[in-house]
Amino acid sequence: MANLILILGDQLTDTLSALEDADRQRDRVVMAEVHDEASYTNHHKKKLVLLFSAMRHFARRLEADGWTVHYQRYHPDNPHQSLEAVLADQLAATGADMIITTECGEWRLHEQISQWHERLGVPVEICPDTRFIARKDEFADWAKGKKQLRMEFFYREMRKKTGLLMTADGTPEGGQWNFDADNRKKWTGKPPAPAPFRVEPDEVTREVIALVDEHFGDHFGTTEDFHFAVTADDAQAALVHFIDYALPCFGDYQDAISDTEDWLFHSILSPYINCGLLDPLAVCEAAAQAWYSGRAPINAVEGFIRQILGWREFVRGIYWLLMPGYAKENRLGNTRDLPWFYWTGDTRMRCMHKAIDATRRNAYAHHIQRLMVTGNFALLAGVRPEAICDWYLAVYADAYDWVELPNVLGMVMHADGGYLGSKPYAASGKYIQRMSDHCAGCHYNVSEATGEKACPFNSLYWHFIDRHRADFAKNPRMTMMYRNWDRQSADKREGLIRHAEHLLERLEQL
Ligand code: FAD
Ligand code: DLZ
Repeated sequence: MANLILILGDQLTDTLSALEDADRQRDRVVMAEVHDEASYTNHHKKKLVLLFSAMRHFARRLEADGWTVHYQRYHPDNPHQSLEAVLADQLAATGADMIITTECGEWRLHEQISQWHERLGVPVEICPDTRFIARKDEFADWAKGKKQLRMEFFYREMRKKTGLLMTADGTPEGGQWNFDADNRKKWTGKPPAPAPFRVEPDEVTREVIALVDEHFGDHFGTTEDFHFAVTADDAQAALVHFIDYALPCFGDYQDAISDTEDWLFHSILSPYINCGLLDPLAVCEAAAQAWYSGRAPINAVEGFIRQILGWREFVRGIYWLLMPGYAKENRLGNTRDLPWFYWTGDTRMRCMHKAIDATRRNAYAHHIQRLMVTGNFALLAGVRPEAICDWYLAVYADAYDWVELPNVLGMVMHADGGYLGSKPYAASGKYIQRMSDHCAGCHYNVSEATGEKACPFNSLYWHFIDRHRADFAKNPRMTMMYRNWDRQSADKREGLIRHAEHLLERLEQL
């Protein structure tokens, strides 16, 4: 009885559950670059290069390990442009009588796969994705009966489960679960940020770059200066580079934003973790080891581990708990379209221009740019969650629905009514001024709230606060904002609202 083992573009892990019980003499691995997956969103060109090249390298490695691999390279004229069509063709060609795959990461594809046994007429075995630390049912059990979910408490459970940064007597290393209060420094150029890890494109990657330039020219971004790792070995080298050069300062400057440095002290590992080239638990263990051996301080290591063990696992749990309804949530009733400058970077708001331009060049922006710049602006401007989610899904090399959607719809847009986050991350220009050096070179003046030169974030912030009084005034974490707003004179409030409305009418011109 021969099986087809389907491996998806974000399942490039040699210990993948679908391979576990497979027989390399009998079974055939199927991997395919298909139009349906490459085009369900306007994927950044660098994400396409990363995935196609990493898929090709992975297929080669499987073949070298003795597997038979059917690998379809992308071509617009291929007769089979969906995974289902490729599998149908392979079933006919091989007479295989079963498909085995590991559960996929997106609801969209999950729905299709659940119909394959009927549509293709063979059983489809879906193995659990063991590359996450929490199982889906484990998360659902933890979430049961809770009105709101808080990452911090889930994170502590994960610390206990894995023993990461835990002492032998079950208490957190360093005496605290969380060192976030130490992690809010502004970066003023010192210590210098390390150069990001880079791999020069090999022949396979160069071929893929040419393919993407030829056939995906209308997709967002550029293939220029592609330097991501595309193999597990190189992704491992990227991890070592991060631990040696960036991790020691990761905590201190975790929330910083720079006008000149795209990557600061971030790890740039999400593209690799999310497509399977790095194992999240192994990444956390390597970081913990750096603390035990005195190579990085606890605030950095704990802060980094929390992002993966806490946030990454938490958002994945929420996604599978609440889909498909979650994607339709819009509790703040937003109706505005996404301003076009999200695609061009063509805006005089320097922070927005810088974040979007880095995104266009790198298929990367760090967390605070995503949350407090492009995300914050969409929240303040009242952009439809679906529109801003589509943008985030398209523009980053690490973007997959399971991780993008809760981050954007829940964390940034508060469109789930606060299920994921206790308060919206709305902020005026003052926050961006405090955490970055953008404002000094901006067309707008961060100290002004009304007038043609006023920083748009300022009046839009107060407009947001004012228009959502019914949603937030009773939130204990927001009372201070309402008190500050109500303390201002009626004239001042009216002026701010009028100015914000003027801006909202001409967002495209900002
Ligand atoms: P680092 O800052 O070095 O953090 C280390 C690791 O922690 C990351 O590699 C990532 O695996 C994990 N991590 C950190 N924060 C989060 C988080 N909030 N959710 C999940 N994992 C996290 N992350 C994605 O992987 N894909 C996305 O599509 C994505 N979209 C986002 C959209 C918005 C609006 C926001 C606010 C955050 C989003 N994130 C997403 C989370 C986070 O911004 C990225 O994981 C991070 O910027 C990746 O860069 P890094 O590897 O240098 O991360
Ligand atoms: C993201 C992506 C892209 C761009 N292309 C492919 C592809 O051609 N073939 C494939 O198997 N997977 C691809 N992927 C990853 C899938 O879209 C991903 O597996 C699902 O979205 C589930 O997370």
